[in-house]
Amino acid sequence: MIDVYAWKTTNGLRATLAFAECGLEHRVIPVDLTLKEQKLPGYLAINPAGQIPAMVDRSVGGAPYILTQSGAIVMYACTKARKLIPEDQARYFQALKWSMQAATDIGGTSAALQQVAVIAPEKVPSIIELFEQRLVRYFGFADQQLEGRQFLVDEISFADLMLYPNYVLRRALVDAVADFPNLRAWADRMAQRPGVQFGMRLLNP
Ligand SMILES: N[C@@H](CCC(=O)N[C@@H](CS)C(=O)NCC(=O)O)C(=O)O
Repeated sequence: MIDVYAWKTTNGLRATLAFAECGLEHRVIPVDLTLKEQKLPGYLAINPAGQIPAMVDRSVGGAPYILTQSGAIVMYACTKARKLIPEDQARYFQALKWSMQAATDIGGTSAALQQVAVIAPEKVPSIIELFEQRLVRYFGFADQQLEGRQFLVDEISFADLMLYPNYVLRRALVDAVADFPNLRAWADRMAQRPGVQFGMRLLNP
């Protein structure tokens, strides 16, 4: 059995999405960030960083295999299931590129924008605008890539799993200033997949 420790956040949902889409037997263990459960000693023994997601695979024989970092967990699930990894090497590296874009450019910028535009009690318009413009640019690249394509690298891949929770949870931050029709259509396609629906159940019970 594989335990997936997660919460309904961008990084947490990447992990739950990957196990669900890959059809691997697993159990999702919610770690409620609002209750600071990620800082409890039992969880710190799994991830000393005190962050979700994390996974523990007890099906490998020997000591349980622990892994953290959403991107690594997505790749673990896809590799173990042999799914969502493009066989063609050029396409594989494109998928890796879009995954990195989701994990770094979009992940980092959208988290920063959430902080300055929503969470921070004092709003500084110039800083909000800075991160807003960056996020619009980064979502814009993905939107352009999806022009005429069903998925980021044509076939569905781990790259789509990396981006999907970030787009779903963060698009509202830039809805007022930009429209991404290709991303919207892609997200609708993704949302119709049973694996995606199951993987997003922490957010949509
Ligand atoms: N780079 C890490 C980031 C993990 C992360 O930032 N997790 C957040 C939730 S999305 C968290 O656990 N925050 C609570 C905390 O830091 O105390 C990953 O991709 O897994």
